[in-house]
Amino acid sequence: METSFAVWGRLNSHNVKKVVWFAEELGLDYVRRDIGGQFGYTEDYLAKNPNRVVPMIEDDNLALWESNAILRYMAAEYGGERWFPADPAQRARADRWMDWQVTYADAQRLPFLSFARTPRADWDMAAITRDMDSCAKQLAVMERYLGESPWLSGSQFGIGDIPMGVYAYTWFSLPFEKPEFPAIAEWYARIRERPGYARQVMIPLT
Ligand SMILES: N[C@@H](CCC(=O)N[C@@H](CS)C(=O)NCC(=O)O)C(=O)O
Repeated sequence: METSFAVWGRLNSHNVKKVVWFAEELGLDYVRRDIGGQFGYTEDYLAKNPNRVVPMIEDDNLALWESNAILRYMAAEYGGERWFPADPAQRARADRWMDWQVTYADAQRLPFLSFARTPRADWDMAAITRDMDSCAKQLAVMERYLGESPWLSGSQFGIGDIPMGVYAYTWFSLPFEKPEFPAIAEWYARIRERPGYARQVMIPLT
């Protein structure tokens, strides 16, 4: 029987990577369909997601966009207590890092787009350095947190680690000067051991 869970979006998107990585963590039977970026969009897709961005999931009659909302839905629908704890405080501690990532992503955007999608001759090094500094200032907060907690989600890996897990791969791959963050590096090393992450996130940045 064909699976009813579809992830729409090109895999070189940070936000699509979150969803397919988590689908693998859950052991979900899913299909991914390329759309967005170099693949363009269809009228049918835009009718369901008029934002003209990826990802979107379809699960039975549900069409859902916004990657972090998708992660929460998947955790609640398929994850049980392990991935979607009943205790609101426990959930919220992880949840905040998902919202935190949205602000962080703005700072990492130009360094990423420069490295992955812009000819080197056109790099604006002053702007890249400014934004790398902004990333580092934000990551210093995460560094302090991970000095006291093994995971952003608390005592075990959870959906709170997924958004920044994806952005960490890019951060560590960028060839620009950056400070050392030992606790983040240690967390990142543990994340890299997760098979779904290695398969879906650790791919060439394009
Ligand atoms: N807040 C949205 C952002 C979605 C977004 O900006 N996606 C980018 C890729 S990471 C995109 O679709 N860009 C345009 C395109 O690929 O056509 C989410 O988290 O899902």
